[in-house]
Amino acid sequence: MDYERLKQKLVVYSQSIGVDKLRITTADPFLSLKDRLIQQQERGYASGFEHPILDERVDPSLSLKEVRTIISIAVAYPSKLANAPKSEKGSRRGFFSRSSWGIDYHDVLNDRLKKIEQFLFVECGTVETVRMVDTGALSDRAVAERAGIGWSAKNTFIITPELGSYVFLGNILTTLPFPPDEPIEDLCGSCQKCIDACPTGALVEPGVLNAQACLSYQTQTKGFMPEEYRSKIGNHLYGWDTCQLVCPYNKNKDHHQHEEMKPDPEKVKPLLLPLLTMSNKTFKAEFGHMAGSWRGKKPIQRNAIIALAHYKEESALPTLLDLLIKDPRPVIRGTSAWAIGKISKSEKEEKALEDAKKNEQDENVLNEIEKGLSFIREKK
Ligand code: B12
Ligand code: SF4
Repeated sequence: MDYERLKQKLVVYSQSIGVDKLRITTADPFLSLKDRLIQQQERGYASGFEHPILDERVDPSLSLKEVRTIISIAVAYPSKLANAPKSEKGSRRGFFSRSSWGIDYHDVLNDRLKKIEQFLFVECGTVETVRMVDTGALSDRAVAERAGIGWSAKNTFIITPELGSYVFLGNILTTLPFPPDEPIEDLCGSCQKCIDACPTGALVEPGVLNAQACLSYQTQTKGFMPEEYRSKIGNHLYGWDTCQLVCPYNKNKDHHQHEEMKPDPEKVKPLLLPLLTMSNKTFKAEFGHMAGSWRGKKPIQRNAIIALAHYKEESALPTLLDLLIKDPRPVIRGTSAWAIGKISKSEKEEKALEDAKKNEQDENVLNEIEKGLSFIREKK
């Protein structure tokens, strides 16, 4: 079998099924990545969303015994929203970051990867493969970097010279001996716009992210959001893109070639108030197809409450008061108490918070009620 020719055929085929870039690397272990991952953990910089078994993260043969090469693909997504509905007093809106626009990218890339697997089966007969998109053992970025999809940038993204960093990554481990591609040059140079723009200083060094301080991570947690980040997330319901938005390699990059990635303005910038009282069933029906719903309804509702506080949206007060008393989830009761204090200056809400305090058992919620009360009293 002429694997150089097959590779060329594969590249042409991949373009016909909506893959924007395809490169191939060896199956050698990612040795330097191991130290890096250990360091991230030791410094408390890991998010906890990473695959937990270190050896599996760096050794492809633990995912596929006879692996010879890894195919890395990039699929580009849009960055600009046309016809964005306005967020106005009385009808405030939240915002889902770009990685959650359209249909969940895990589904979109897995669809492309399955087609590539099928292509390889037809061409080669016997071949073993393992697909990975985001949730696999390997680091998608480390694979893409070594395969030459893009360089590993100071904002930790894989940036492709052609498409910028607005690309999702996926891999197929194969038992085929394709000739590998080479990594490409790092083009960040002396720029450090992303590091300067990060509102929390989460990019602690070039290429090193303290994920715990990253606002993308903070929007995805299920517990109480630490106070210091609440004022920073603004109206963001899921994810964060500042370190991509400021990057010169993303200037004028807005990819609309994939129908599945097309953002629905009403979903990407949804009204906040209806989210607060939405049933699980409706949430699933409305937002279940989006990558940003992977943690369920609670973090999105918590962030929606914080967004309403950010807007000081008085029309939200009755709903927030209701949640404070009736919602079974401490995070929602507590965040509502905090938001009520941020929004209101009136004795009515002060009294409601005092009443709620008498019936509340949860320490964390009580703490948030105290904060809410002090915000109202400070305004007097
Ligand atoms: C955990 C995770 C997160 C965490 C932590 C992110 C991080 N930077 O580590 C959180 C929740 C914060 C997050 C946020 C986002 N994520 Co995320 N995430 C992941 C996940 C599941 C694992 C990443 C990981 O292991 N990180 C640990 C670090 C240490 O390793 P790494 O970045 O994978 O590998 C690099 C470093 O190790 C570095 N390196 C190696 N050795 C050395 C040595 C030195 C000295 C230095 C400086 C660096 C260095 O080089 C490697 C290659 O670039 C991957 C999917 C996957 N399975 O890989 C997606 C992934 C990285 N996420 C992705 C996306 C889209 C996002 C968001 C944009 C979503 C959003 N809009 O909010 C943000 C971006 C935030 C950011 N600046 O990274 C994409 C990135 C695509 C791209 N073009 O780079 C991925 C690849 C998913 C995918 N399949 O497309 N994510
Ligand atoms: S903003 Fe500058 S330093 Fe940061 S990733 Fe882009 S080019 Fe690199």
